[in-house]
Amino acid sequence: MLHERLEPVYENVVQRNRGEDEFHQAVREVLESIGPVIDKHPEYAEQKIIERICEPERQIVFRVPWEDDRGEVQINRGFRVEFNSALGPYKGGLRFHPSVYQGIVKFLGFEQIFKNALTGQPIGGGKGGSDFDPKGRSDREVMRFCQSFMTELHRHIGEYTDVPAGDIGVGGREIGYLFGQYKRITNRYESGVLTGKHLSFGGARVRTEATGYGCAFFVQEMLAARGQSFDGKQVVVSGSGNVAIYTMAKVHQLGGTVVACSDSSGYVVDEKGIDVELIKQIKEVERGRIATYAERRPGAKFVAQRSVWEVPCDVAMPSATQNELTDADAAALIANGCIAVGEGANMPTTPEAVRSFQEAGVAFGPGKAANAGGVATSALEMQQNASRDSWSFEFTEKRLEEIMKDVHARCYATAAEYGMPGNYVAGANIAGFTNVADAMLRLGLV
Ligand code: NDP
Ligand code: 2IT
Repeated sequence: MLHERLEPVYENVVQRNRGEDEFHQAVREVLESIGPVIDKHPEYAEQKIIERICEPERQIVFRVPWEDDRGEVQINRGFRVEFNSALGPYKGGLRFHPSVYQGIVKFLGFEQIFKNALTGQPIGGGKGGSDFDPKGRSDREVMRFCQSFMTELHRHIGEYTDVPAGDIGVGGREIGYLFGQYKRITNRYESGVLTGKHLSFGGARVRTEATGYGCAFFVQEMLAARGQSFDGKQVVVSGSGNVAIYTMAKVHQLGGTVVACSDSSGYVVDEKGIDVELIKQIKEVERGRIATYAERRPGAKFVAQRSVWEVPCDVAMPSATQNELTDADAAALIANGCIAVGEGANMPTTPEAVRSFQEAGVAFGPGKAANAGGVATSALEMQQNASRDSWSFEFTEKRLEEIMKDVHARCYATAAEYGMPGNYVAGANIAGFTNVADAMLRLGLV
């Protein structure tokens, strides 16, 4: 239910951004949480802070022409949505996936505002990407695409303006090609313009691992708040990309056992515990399919085209993509005794499924909070770049763990303060929103 003052705001967002379903979904979720905030702080409504937050400060859409290995011309569409810079330069990843369109980039950019605010670091919110499909493309094709993408993007970004990073389909390889082209065009060695860089040109230790590690730390905190731990828990992780891999690695270090993971073709079950090194070899080195895991690992089984959420577990960590965990999946997880869900991906759980988890008393950590470790460590990379410094793995991981504990504590305390104890969705949305809203009030009508 929406507060009566927020109903017209939401209707207006739907009217002004037609067909952008994921964006509507992300806005609705935040508006559903902040009703009590509007009652407490009428100045936010009077100054139209909510309307302003829902309207990106700037949106860039551009043509990305490039030539494939056969010499054929290809045209993709590039996006960068610079959503909110109240707290710092726009900050958020780039996604390369055929499903990318304005509605996806805007939902991601919108969520990024509140996530970034929750980290307590000086970063605004933005997101970008392209409908380019890296699957099956050669290394040279990916490089030419990245160079063409940056040939336009470079004029919109900068260390103090907008700082992109990775997301689906964009990892260390792509960030390298993007930074190479940025450096060439601008004639500036401006390390702080991108994060997720290789260590040899200004990257930060732990950034590669940060989202997955951070998500495991967040779930550990949720479990601790209920007097539990990962020890002896069976865990299911969806996806097998960057976030999934480092989630699995940290869950194992914390005493849990990941028994299944997936990609868009199906899932693998391995009761002995997923061999993360083998997943890394198949996914990061060979850029192969998850089915290969079952071929190489005795006792493991591949199940094609079914939902990984049918595998029984104590803890579910969706780490692939939006709306991948439906209400039917939630019902199966609850029936199988699942006690906690931590979203490594952005908005992977449908609104109906979120409600089901909350009604069943499952601890539910929304992506804005649970996956904030990635962007938080990006901010640490910016900090190291600004001071031309380079921190050790141990020191950086400790900082990440402290940040995730803080994010958890902030969500927990805010939910309790607003009379919704244990509701991390409300806690994350309210805490993130009030940070940004207060800064916007002080910055005047800009
Ligand atoms: P990767 O590209 O490394 O991996 C994505 C994984 O998700 C792959 O296993 C992929 O399978 C699967 N996947 C992607 N799209 C779909 C789809 N439409 N249907 C089914 N499976 C799909 O991306 P990341 O690990 O970086 O990102 C995963 C999620 O985490 C995203 O929601 C992202 O926004 C979020 N995130 C990422 C952060 C980061 O630092 N990278 C930070 C915070 C959140 P396949 O290979 O078959 O496509
Ligand atoms: O969704 C996310 O937070 C990211 N993809 C990471 C963004 C970043 O700037 O590190």
